[in-house]
Amino acid sequence: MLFAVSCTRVGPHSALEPAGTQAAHIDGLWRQLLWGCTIVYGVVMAALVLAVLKHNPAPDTQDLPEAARRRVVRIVSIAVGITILVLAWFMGATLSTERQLAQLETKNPLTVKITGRQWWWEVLYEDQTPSNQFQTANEIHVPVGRPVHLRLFSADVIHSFWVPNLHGKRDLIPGRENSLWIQADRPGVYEGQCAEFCGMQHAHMRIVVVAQPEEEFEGWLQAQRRPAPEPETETQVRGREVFLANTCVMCHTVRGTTAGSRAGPDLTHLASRRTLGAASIPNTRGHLAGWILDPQTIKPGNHMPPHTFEAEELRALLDYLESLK
Ligand code: HEC
Ligand SMILES: [Cu+2]
Repeated sequence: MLFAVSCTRVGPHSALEPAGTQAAHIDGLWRQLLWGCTIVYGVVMAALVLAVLKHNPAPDTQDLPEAARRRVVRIVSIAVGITILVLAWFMGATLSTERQLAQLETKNPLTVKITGRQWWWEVLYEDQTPSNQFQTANEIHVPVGRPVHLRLFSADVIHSFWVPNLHGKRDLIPGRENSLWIQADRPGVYEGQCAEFCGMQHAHMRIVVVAQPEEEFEGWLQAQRRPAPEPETETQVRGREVFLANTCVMCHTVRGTTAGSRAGPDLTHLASRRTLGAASIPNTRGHLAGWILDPQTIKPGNHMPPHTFEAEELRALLDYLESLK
């Protein structure tokens, strides 16, 4: 059962299908190294086969006639020369990739602060105007074609941010700020994964990156900035009562209500997200119910306790949470 619910595929997850400028540079370097090494391997193997076939129990080089000795020295020199050239090529390619990777910075980027936590990602969209800032979790949206500056922090242990389609890995280290620049060049939903073992639920610490055309992204941004929508139906109103009267408020925020704790993900626009529990399960009504009642079965050891509810309370709570678009 556990495994049936614990695998959620939301998008491609491969460094060999670059969807962004940075990933394309890394992919280019990888291909050069792959083909370079393949050719070198092929040549070495061919030389080996040739040597075996032409095996000739020759006497010690010292005893070779002068002409043959010169030939051996020439061949070895050429081989050393080629080796140096290949290594220089690899070093040049690596340095130039590093340079290209550092060139994304712009004066006025979109800045997103990401804090790694056991075992989810806290996300803060920064803005000059404090009232435009907002928090969300486990899913970041970025505009296609625009550089995004990720400021990386950790609240507990070392994590590592890795969305292979967009860039390489970067660690999130307690007490320190790291930064990563990404740019998505085509729209899509890209999956990422914590890439530094960070405890029991490390494997269930995924992140989703949604790259959208600029206009769509602006729409998303505006919607996320707003406080939670007011409940519209009677059961939604009841659901909010259940939520606010329960332990949920000790750990979660729903902007526009009295719930303002930060121990767990911000739930203000929960229903707009694709997944739950750092992309462990899809965000559907059934999975949401399962998560609230028994998060420990889905993600053993995570920091949300199980809950019990009357059927009526649970239905109302789900209606309310599903209205948080
Ligand atoms: C002791 C703190 C705590 C309490 C109490 C708590 N939660 Fe959580 N909740 C968390 C943490 C921590 C996570 C993230 C777990 C993870 O993914 O590792 C979480 C995750 C969630 C998520 C998934 C959010 C997402 O985007 O992935 C939902 C939904 C949720 N909680 C709802 C509730 C509701 C409803 C209640 C009350 C019935 C509640 N929580 C009570 C700490 C808590
Ligand atoms: Cu982690």
